[in-house]
Amino acid sequence: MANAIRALAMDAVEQAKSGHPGMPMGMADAAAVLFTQFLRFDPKAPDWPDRDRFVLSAGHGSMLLYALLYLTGYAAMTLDELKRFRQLGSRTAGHPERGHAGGIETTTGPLGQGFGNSVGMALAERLLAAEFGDEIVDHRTYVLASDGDLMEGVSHEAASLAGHLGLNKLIVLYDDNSVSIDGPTELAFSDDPLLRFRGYGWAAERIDGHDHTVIAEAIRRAQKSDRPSLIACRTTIAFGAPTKAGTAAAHGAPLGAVEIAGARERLGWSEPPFVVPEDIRAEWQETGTRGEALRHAWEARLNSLSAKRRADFLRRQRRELPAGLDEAIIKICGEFREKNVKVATRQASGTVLDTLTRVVPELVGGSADLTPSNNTKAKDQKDVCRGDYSGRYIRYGVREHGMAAAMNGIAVHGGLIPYGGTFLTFSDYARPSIRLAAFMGAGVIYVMTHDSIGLGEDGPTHQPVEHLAALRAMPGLYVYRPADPVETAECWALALQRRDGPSLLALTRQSVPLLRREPDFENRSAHGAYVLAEAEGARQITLLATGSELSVAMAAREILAREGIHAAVVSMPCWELFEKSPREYRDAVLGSAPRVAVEAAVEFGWARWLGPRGAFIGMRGFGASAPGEALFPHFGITPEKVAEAARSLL
Ligand SMILES: Cc1ncc(C[n+]2csc(CCOP(=O)(O)OP(=O)(O)O)c2C)c(N)n1
Repeated sequence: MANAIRALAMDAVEQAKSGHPGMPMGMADAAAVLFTQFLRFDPKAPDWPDRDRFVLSAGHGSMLLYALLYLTGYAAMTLDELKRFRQLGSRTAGHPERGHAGGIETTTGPLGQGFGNSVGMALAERLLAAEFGDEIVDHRTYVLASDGDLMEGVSHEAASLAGHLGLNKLIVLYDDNSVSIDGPTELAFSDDPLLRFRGYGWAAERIDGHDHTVIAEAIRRAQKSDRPSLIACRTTIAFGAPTKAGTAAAHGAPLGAVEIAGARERLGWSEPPFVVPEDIRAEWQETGTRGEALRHAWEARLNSLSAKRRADFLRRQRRELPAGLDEAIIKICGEFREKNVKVATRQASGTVLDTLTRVVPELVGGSADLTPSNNTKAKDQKDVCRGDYSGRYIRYGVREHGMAAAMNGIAVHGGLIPYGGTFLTFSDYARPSIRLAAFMGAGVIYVMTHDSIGLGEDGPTHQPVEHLAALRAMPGLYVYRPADPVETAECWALALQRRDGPSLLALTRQSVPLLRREPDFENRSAHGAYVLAEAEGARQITLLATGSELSVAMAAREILAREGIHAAVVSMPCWELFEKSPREYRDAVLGSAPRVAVEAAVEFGWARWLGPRGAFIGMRGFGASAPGEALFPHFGITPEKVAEAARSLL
């Protein structure tokens, strides 16, 4: 059965003239043991919520996963798809892409990410089990990771977090083959992963990764462990290939006809390309049917829940929000207006969360050790601890990348909505995972505070300047920069409503005035941009602003009004949503008058909104260490400068 994986991997890579045969051939034994004896899955219901998760973190070995899905009978993974490996429009992309076929739990390829996701999945399992009971939620997360996965920094953060939280249902099969692209791993890697993982609080052992009995015994031990487990499987890359086995030459290139013929002979595999003998095929298919009875038993248990709990569980699986969100947002905005609050948007966000976490029970918060700064912990939230997973707040520690990767795992696991905080400038530390959330459409929410020079004294190391531009450049990520408490609440509602992609809230450290005072509530941020204050008279100038600079634009409008110049102010909390608004709406908002944009960040990207006759007031380089109030005038981000730029355009 393992040889079926090897043959399909060799054949598909050969046919595509590209791909990675080595890892699937090396880990075929471990994968076969896992899928035939342990993994609980049902190809007929790939989304069965209580299935075990299998994460191919070493995504370059995608043919291993595709072969397994084909052999076990996932309808979407046909033989034809294997034959179209890596071709345009096929489900068999170069690296596994979530959504291409059932059984692909997460998008992998950038090494370390799948590993990080798996920690989030294993954590999500514990959180949901604490809420709905072991009868309904009781599954394991299995990972196949390579040397590259373990070398990547994110695996260190993720493994450390998993050990700390005692995620004992997480089992990693490590392809300990001592080969990477450059050659033997000893060129660059002399860690002792066993010692390292034990240091994190994991169980770790090394086994012969080609001995099926030994592999099964190790997995059985791991299943009983009170801590996460690393099973280092000593394997030979491209096991079976006569001259390339054990060498880097087998990592990422077709083996070639001669080598493949030799491998077939050694493995005792006489079938032509893409043919699996009937008896072996039948055994694999049998493996794929085992889970159906387990699923039915689970469905019966689900049906024995009270109607309310069952409905809640299923609603969350469908990624639908509970009733009451809109009313809650309207109420919060009403209170902000009544009190005329002048607070930082991070603080407004904290107030919003105090309510939202009650209305939306699937919200799971956290921060990378900046909880008091990010205002991410709601009043009612309790910490998640090792052994007690009933809390809904995760202390991610100073692990931004690990946090973002875990949040992807929580989001794709289903049943929970993760949000997590850090400073906006450290979005760089999380960026590879943010990119994958955007790419695979994971509904993660980032709460990134201290969003400009306005943070002040911590200085230029902490003051983001290019981050908004860099994040807005990422396809699929919605970047929100609310200007006041009301916009903050609106942006939170929009981020929650977006269940098929990530949202990032960029929030201020410093206080901002309440600018949205109209008595009737409409979520105006939903348009992405809107006219906050129309010109009094025919519009001569349009001032565009986001976040804390919206009040700068409003003050500039006053200055200009005193001089008889009619300026409108447009708030632009979310460029991505504005782009999606109808053209007529956008044209009406932007108007035909010259435009001045003000944002305490670099200009990059603003050209699209400024039009041919526009000016930009913002940052031209890094910030400086000083109180925030001193920095805005120092860098020329003032109402006077905005008014001056406007005058120069008339
Ligand atoms: C973040 C990241 N960096 C680099 C790569 C390119 N890459 C793909 S596989 C690999 C390393 C291969 O070694 P190993 O992980 O041991 O896999 P094996 O050769 O055993 O299949 C590298 C550097 C990548 N996929 N992701």
